[in-house]
Amino acid sequence: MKAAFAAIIGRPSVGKSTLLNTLCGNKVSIVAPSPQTTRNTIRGIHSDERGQIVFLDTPGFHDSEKKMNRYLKENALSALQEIDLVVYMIDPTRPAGVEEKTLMALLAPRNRTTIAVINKSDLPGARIEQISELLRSELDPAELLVLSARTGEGTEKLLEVLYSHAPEGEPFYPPEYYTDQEPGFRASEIIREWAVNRVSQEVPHAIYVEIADMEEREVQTSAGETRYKLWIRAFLVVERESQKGILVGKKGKLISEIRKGARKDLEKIFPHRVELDLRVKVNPKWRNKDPLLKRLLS
Ligand SMILES: Nc1nc2c(ncn2[C@@H]2O[C@H](COP(=O)(O)OP(=O)(O)OP(=O)(O)O)[C@@H](O)[C@H]2O)c(=O)[nH]1
Ligand SMILES: [Mg+2]
Repeated sequence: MKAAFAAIIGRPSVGKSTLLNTLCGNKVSIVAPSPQTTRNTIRGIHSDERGQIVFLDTPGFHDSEKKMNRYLKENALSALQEIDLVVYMIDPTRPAGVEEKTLMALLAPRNRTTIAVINKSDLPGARIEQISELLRSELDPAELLVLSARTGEGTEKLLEVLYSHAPEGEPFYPPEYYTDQEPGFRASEIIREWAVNRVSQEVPHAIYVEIADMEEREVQTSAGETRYKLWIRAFLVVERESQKGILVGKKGKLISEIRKGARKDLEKIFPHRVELDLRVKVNPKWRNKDPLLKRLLS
C-alpha cells in the first residue's frame, strides 16, 4: 500500500480547490472566480486499492505585505513542511508573473517529489508550450502534466503519477473519509462560498463567516415520530456598512438567496434537515486584527 501527503500549491485562482474536489470525488474545498478564496489548509482524502493520498489545498500564493496576505502566505508555505509530494499548479491562460518565479524558486531546493500541473486545458488560448518550457527550466519537475480540474480530463493520470511516486505506508484515515474538517468549519465555508460567488470586486475579500450557534434539535412529526434538524445561526461579517448593504441586497433579496442556496448545500453534507438563520454584520477593519486573523486563518 502507498500512503502520502501531497500539497497543491500555486498562485490564486489557478484551480487548486477545483482539483482537490475532482480528485476526492466530493465537494471539500470552496471555489470562486475571485482570487484568494481558500484561506486555510484544507485536507481532502483519496483512497482506493493503491492506498491513500491526503491532499492539502492551500491559499493561493500572493506576495503582498498586507496583514491578511501574510497569514495566507504563511499557511501556504507551512503546508510544505511535512509532505511527500508537491503538486505545483499553473494557469496557462495568464502570463507567468513574478509570483510564479518566486514560488518556483521556493520549491526548487527540495527533498520531495514535485509534479507540475498545467490546468485549464479546456480553455482556448492556453499557452501550454511556453509554460511547459518555463516549468522545465525553472522548476525541473519530476513529471509535467496537462489537465482540466473542471472537466476531470487528465486527473486520473495525475493520480497514477502521484501513487507511483508515493512512499509505501498504511492509510492515515479510514477509507470512507474524504475530509477531516470540523462540521462548524464546513458550514461556515459553504455559507462563505455562496456569499463570495454573489458579489465582486473587493467584497469577497471582506467577508468572513461566524457561526454563532449550531445544534441538533428534536422535532416531533405529525405522526408522533422524533426527527432531528440541524439549527444554525450564522453571520456574514464584512468591513463596512456599504458592503453590508450589498450583501443584504434590495429588500433583503441577496441575503435571502445566499441563505437558501447555502441551506440546500448544507443539507447535502449533514444528515438532517437544516434551518439556517443568516444575518450580515460589520466588524470594521477586521483584516487588521491579529487575534481574529489567527483564529480564522490557523
Ligand atoms: N475553465 C476552467 N476553469 C477552471 C478550472 N479549474 C478551475 N477553474 C475556475 O477557476 C476559478 C478559480 O478556481 P479555484 O479552484 O477556486 O482556484 P484556487 O486556485 O483554489 O483559488 P484560490 O483559493 O483563490 O487560491 C473558478 O472560477 C473555477 O471554476 C479548469 O480546469 N478549467
Ligand atoms: Mg482555493
